[in-house]
Amino acid sequence: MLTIYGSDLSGPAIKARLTASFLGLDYTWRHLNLREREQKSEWFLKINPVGKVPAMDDDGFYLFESNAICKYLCDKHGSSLYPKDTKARALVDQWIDYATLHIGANFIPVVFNRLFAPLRGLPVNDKAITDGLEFLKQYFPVIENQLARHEYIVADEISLADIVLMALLEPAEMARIDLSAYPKLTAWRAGLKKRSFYTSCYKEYGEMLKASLKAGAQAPATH
Ligand SMILES: N[C@@H](CCC(=O)N[C@@H](CS)C(=O)NCC(=O)O)C(=O)O
Repeated sequence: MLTIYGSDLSGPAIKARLTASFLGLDYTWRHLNLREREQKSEWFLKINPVGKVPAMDDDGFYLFESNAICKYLCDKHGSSLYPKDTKARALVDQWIDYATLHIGANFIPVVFNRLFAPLRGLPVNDKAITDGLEFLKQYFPVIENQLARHEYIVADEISLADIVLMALLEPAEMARIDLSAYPKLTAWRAGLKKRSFYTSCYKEYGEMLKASLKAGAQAPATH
């Protein structure tokens, strides 16, 4: 039995969930109450000693770090999302790292300071917002260029790099990060959000966020 421990509001957790859904896996989505610090409880620290979501329990095999979980699930189920061929896989890894380490590293501080810090009553770091947006102006055009060349980030086939980046970008609208300067990226996101692997998880991130917060979920303490 596969269980993914997550939070409805957590981008990394959403990434693992979307991957499992894309693979058509039968799994349990276990929402942890971050406000109640369930992620720091003794039972959960045995699964993820870092005390963060997502984490996975696959018949007693525990894993944390969203990218590791996604790759493991793809490998285990032989999915073409994460190809076996050395060069094809290296390209997918390259774009996963780019999405995580360049886009994510700048996008997440903007989301945190514009969306989650105010929700949690924490001080807002305006410089992190300005710096993050400035770096994103360098990094988004590279993705736009990839999407001008083929349907998905790596090639004409969808890969794990697409799921990693789409999950990361979910809070863009809620954090007022304007992506309209990137029409290929905008169309790529819209196309992915129509697919059943996405719609079977939730309809729309913003609506889900509002509903979760109303129900008492806590805004993530970021990465
Ligand atoms: N690099 C990790 C990031 C995990 C992470 O930062 N999770 C946040 C939610 S977005 C969390 O669990 N925060 C709660 C805490 O730190 O106590 C991954 O990709 O899985």
